[in-house]
Amino acid sequence: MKMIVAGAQIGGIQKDEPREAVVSRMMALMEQAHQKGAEFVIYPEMTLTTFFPRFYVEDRAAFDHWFETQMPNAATQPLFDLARRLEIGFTFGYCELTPEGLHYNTSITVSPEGEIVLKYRKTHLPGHTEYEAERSHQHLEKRYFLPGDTGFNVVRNQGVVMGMAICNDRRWPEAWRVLGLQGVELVTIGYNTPSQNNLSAEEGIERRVYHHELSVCAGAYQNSTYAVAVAKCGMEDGNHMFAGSIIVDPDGYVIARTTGEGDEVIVAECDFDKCAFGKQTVFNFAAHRRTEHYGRITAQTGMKIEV
Ligand code: CDT
Repeated sequence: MKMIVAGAQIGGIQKDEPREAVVSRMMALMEQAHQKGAEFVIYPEMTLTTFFPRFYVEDRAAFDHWFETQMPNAATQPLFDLARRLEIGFTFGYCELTPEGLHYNTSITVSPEGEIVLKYRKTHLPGHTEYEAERSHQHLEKRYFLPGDTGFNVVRNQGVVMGMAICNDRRWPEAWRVLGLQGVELVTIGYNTPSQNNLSAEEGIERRVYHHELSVCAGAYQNSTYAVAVAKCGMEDGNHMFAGSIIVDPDGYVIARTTGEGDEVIVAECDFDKCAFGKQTVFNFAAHRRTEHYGRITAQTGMKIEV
């Protein structure tokens, strides 16, 4: 089973950029992906807005305008319509405000028929809740979002077992393994990773990009799955986020990568039958996993030094 998939990297979205302008950019990328033969398109985390968790606001409700209360909605419907016309499936991230008033960092997978076939709410929220004066850059995801309540699920879409993770999730092997245990063949990941937001002056952009790529390649290899990680990147509101969008095969090799920091499409033909080899050999979970020794993974959150 072969399919061409596309990563649709998006350059910076400024604070005052309306959703409609972003959706137009997404549609232009979808057209390009279609011209390259793609049948499934992956967009970044929080595709529709600037990465607002870099800003502190005391009354968090003042930021509700960054959230979507419906999906699709008037702004995004043209994207859904285009995808249906081109018979393309897609996934993108947005900020979700539920009817119950709950805020999530969310991603959806949409079939070529325009149906939302899977929703995922980000599990691992990085950063902090309160303004931290000693930081040069704030990263307030914990202030604006709840940890996701969906867990990591998969769906068979267009004949492929697909699952989603969002940005920081890609650094956590637990997320990959939960998807791997469900036979995932394509993990899609959108991200917004600031080039600088850490207190450590030693951590430069090169090291950050390396850790990103290492995480995605390792996750793909160790679960014998394709993975596509797509950035929103470049300059946003005077802040830089790195690019580095990649398509990775089940051996952990990068088979396509972006070259710039703006709107850009990458494609690769994925032969999903190649996922079977690793799943039947070195990562044959049924044959080789030893769950009797993994209890700490779920019983314990933080590190405990007991010696
Ligand atoms: N959006 C997001 O999750 N970004 C984080 C930044 C972490 S800073 C250490 C990421 O993991 O890329």
